[in-house]
Amino acid sequence: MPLSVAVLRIGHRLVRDDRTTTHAVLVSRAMGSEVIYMTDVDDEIKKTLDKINKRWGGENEFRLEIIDNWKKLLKTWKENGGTVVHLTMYGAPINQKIKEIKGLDQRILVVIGAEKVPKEVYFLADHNIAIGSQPHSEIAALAIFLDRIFEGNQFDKSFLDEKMKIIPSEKGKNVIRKNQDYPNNSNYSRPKRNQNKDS
Ligand SMILES: C[S@@+](CCC(N)C(=O)[O-])C[C@H]1O[C@@H](n2cnc3c(N)ncnc32)[C@H](O)[C@@H]1O
Repeated sequence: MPLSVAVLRIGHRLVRDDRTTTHAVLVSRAMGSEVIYMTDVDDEIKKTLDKINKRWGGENEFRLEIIDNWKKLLKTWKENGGTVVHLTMYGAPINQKIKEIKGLDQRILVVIGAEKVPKEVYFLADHNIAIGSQPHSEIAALAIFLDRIFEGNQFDKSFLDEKMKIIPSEKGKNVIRKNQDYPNNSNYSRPKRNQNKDS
């Protein structure tokens, strides 16, 4: 079975701005996961992702699902044979466990918390994994975990149906735009504007 990874982010800190939540979504999308499930999130985040997917591609390859019941998701995931990996600074070191995790089931649900997660998560998870035993950020933890799982290959993936595409360049920004005038999708033209926009 090909490796497939989903992310579940539990909670949303009202005192934080929505940027953190958006970053969890964008890191999941850019680093190879197929879906992020979130609780307590408003629809604005979905709109932001829609815009990104429309411009940079991936409308049918990455999605955000807002859910009410994370416990049900965890249980169903496991009943269907998937593996649940919870990222926490209290867990077992990633360096010791990554081989084992990669060798197990290829459907992985990665759980991260916006804040302290309920105790139950530790027991429901198949693995509690630490990305170092110091507190930092769920977004950093997620990025490192995905990179370890995909071994950097996630960066070779390109999304379908993008309007804009970055041509990697050591100097300056090189962005090309799919030209609707050409039926052949491999034809691009350079946009007149937007050269300075990041997203
Ligand atoms: C504000 S932190 C809470 C720190 C924490 N009490 C914990 O269990 O890792 C929010 C989330 O960041 C992630 N996180 C923070 N530091 C981590 C670490 N060293 N390893 C793995 N995940 C971490 C966890 O998913 C955690 O739920």
